[in-house]
Amino acid sequence: MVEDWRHFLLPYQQAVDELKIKLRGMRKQFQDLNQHAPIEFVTGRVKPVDSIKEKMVRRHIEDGRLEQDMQDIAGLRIMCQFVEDIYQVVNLLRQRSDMTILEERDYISSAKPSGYRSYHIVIEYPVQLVTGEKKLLAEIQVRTLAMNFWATIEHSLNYKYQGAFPEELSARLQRAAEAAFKLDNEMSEIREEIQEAQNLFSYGKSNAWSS
Ligand code: 0O2
Repeated sequence: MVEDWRHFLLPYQQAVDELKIKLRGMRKQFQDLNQHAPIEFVTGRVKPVDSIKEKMVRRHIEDGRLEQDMQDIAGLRIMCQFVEDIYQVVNLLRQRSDMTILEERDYISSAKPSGYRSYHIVIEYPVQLVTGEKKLLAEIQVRTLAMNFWATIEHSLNYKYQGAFPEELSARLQRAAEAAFKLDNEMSEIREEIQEAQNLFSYGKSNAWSS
């Protein structure tokens, strides 16, 4: 059993903090070049201890295998305006030398049975500790704003129903997922028009709400 969770999770917190800065930096660099930024905003978290314990039971992960078998203790989320941005971000991540991609799961072209859509990337990321370098796993989820809206709502309902949704609710969530997907497709259709408008806007006024 992990005896000191605070000690165990400290390097993961460092990885999340570093990766948030790096990914937000990508957005800033696009803005600096006056180009459409494929990243709208970035969030990150270290998985809470209760969720780690619950997932260890559910996935039959032994104590000694936690670091190798639980890929999302460090989690980053990148939100994008358009589906096309997701694939641009994925390509940019593939080219980086400060992380190694171990696995990619495309839940966009094939959604999960729940209706969930996102692109998941599992990376190996080295953190520099006073005791030396430690390579950790982290999961980066890349999704549109619409996918994020659906996943956030579904996640909170999941918490209430523990995955056992009433049939009616489950059907509504499926329909909402399809509606979100249609919205993404509609936005992709008028992407060039939107981006032109956004370029005009950002020349005129700096966007005070950007992160
Ligand atoms: P959190 O941190 O609260 O979001 P599993 O965890 O067993 O479902 P696996 O194979 O370990 O799946 O990893 P996978 O498939 O990459 O998914 C893990 C994470 O993806 C989840 O983390 C969610 O963040 C997200 N996710 C996957 N499926 C769904 C879904 O149907 N609905 C929503 N809202 N999110 C999903 P956790 O563990 O839920 O924790």
